[in-house]
Amino acid sequence: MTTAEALYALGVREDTLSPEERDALDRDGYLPLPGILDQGQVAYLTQVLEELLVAEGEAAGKEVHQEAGTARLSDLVNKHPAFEVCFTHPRVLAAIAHVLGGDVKLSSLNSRAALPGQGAQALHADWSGPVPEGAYQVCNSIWLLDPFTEENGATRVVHGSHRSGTVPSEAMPDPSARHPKEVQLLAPAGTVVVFNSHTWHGGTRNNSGTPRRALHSYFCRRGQPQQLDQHRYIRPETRARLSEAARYLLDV
Ligand SMILES: O=C(O)CCC(=O)C(=O)O
Repeated sequence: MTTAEALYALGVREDTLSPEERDALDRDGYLPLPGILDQGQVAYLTQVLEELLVAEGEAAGKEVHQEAGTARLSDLVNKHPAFEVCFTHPRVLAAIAHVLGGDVKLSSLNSRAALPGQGAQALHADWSGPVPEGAYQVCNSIWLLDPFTEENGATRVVHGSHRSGTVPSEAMPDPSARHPKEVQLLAPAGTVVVFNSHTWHGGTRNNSGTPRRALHSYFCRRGQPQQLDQHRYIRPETRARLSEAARYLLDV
């Protein structure tokens, strides 16, 4: 199977994204896709995550990353079938494939909740240095399980910064500071925002009284190492329920 065949089998077509959506992703470095999840799916995924957080306790997130002030979980590919939508949805895959030139595999599937009073991150790109326009190696999607508001720690992104030829750690005296071109991703739960991971971004402080929950379905080019080695972690029952195309995107 080729990547093009896998994407086609999962429903990705030439017109899955409109020309305007592709242009916005190229220009801005991010694209909100409204209504990818309905409210029932949001509620169910949220409940599954809450149960996993209780079950995993102190170990939660350890396969990839633990971060003070947040509740994180990792390796969600193997933790519940409900997360399969995060690496098989055609609109999301079309946007990821657009950024990565059709050269796509899953890097990791994690969740991150910014806890009340916490969650601020420095601006960063998910790549160590700048890359030439079009030579992008990584692309993320953030799946909103709560509405993202000005108060509750919505992700900030710096408009067009994937084309700046530099990264925050080089260009900013203090990447934790506000950037004049930053915008917060404000959208209802069920929205997925695909963002070119070379676009400068970061979590903001959650000033509300409840956690701000989201999933991160992160992709890379097939020649890059995955953030979580899916081949090492894949469980027999996961492998058995996934389609050939989904297994191909995991590279297992
Ligand atoms: O969850 C967010 O708002 C962004 C998280 C992020 O960029 C990261 O953890 O690297």
